[in-house]
Amino acid sequence: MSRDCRVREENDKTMIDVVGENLEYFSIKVENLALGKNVSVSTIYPYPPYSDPSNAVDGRTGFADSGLLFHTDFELYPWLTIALGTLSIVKNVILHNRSDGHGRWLHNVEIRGGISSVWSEMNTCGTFVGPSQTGKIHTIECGARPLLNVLYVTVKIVRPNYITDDWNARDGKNALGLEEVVVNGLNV
Ligand SMILES: [Ca+2]
Repeated sequence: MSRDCRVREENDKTMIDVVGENLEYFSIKVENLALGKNVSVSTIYPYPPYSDPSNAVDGRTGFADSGLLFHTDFELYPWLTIALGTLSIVKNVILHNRSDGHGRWLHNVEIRGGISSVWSEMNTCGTFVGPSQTGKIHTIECGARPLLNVLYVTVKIVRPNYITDDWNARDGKNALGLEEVVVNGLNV
């Protein structure tokens, strides 16, 4: 399959134009491909309220309830991977930071997508450097051309923690705490 794809904004809608092998041309409105999909994570916060990885793709945002977040344990490079289930084109990824506090912990988040879920075999969409703040929403655009052939999207903190005034951040440990991950794109 050989397809050329470009992102276009039109009448407040984001479209991806696809040119197929037969030069047929069509445009499809992007949608959230992550909603309700399976999520794999590096670790889960091991104390109440335990966070279910599915909280990251359940569509709920803008709350201040730590039990409705997804939150990893404290580790150097925490990550979560969403299995889209269908080969997809990804335009951007939106990170909804937690609204209940500790928003500064979100920093240096790299987004990758690929046909494999192995980090070294995935292509980079982009990076949110930050640091963020509580309740902020960040859109990471994959560029003028979207990521092609994506089955898995991974959100990973790729640098040791810059925070030095919190015991949990000792030795550079991070934690990934998010209300939601939105993956905008289309199935192919
Ligand atoms: Ca959510």
